[in-house]
Amino acid sequence: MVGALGLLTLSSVAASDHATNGMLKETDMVGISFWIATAMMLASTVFFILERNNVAAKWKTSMTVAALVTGIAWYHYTYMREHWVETETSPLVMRYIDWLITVPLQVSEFYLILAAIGAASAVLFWKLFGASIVMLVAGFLSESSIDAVEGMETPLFAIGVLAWLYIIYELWAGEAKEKVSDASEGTQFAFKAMAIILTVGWAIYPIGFIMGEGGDSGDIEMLNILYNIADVVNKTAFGMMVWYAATMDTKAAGSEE
Ligand SMILES: *C/C=C(C)/C=C/C=C(C)/C=C/C1=C(C)CCCC1(C)C
Repeated sequence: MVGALGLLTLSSVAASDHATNGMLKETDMVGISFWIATAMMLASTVFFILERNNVAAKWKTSMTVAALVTGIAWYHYTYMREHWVETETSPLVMRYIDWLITVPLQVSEFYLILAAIGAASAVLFWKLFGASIVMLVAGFLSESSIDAVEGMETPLFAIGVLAWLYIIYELWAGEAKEKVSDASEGTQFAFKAMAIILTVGWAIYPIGFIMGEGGDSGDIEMLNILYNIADVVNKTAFGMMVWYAATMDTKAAGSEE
């Protein structure tokens, strides 16, 4: 009885955090994390587009892709933020649509960086692309709680994790690493930084997923805050790494002339 009363109080506190007029409340931490991520994505997009002018020609496409990733995310975040503020539920479908577009774009960054040193392999691209799609589709089915996959949530999550581990393996132990070892300092930096992001930065997602399991509202808040932090790390910081490497490489090439 006391427990139930406690729960009621808690849920009314949670409910009072919830916007009643479609406005983001200042006490809604999850909503604020959506807000900050939205701003970060837009600022990053502008930055990458402007900085594109300052890097050597072979890095320009990489900068464009970095801007596309944050630009697409910005567009989804404007919607996801509103979805959270209005309903206090996870914007699951929009989130996965965003990932399905931006993750393959990030995988193509690897291809572009390798292409810049003439070491790109289409096979590697398709391996990374395929594995990232398996990871996302399995994760979506596991998270979606649709009837067709009832009871399969854990195996589906495991498939997603395996696909991600395969990507990590390809990056650290596969053919790509060897090819990069005698490339310019900038290219090596970019490759390594991106491999670290796909290993450490991407780990935030399955951690958020595990914390969101169980589905009561506290967990959903944690899940969304972690996913939002992860998106900023993996889109903005990822693009910054590409930008930094491009700048480093452009300067080095300039001083050789
Ligand atoms: C910009 C968005 C990015 C980089 C999204 C990345 C998403 C992941 C790395 C998701 C990983 C997941 C697993 C490893 C297991 C299954 C659940 C997922 C989909 C959350």
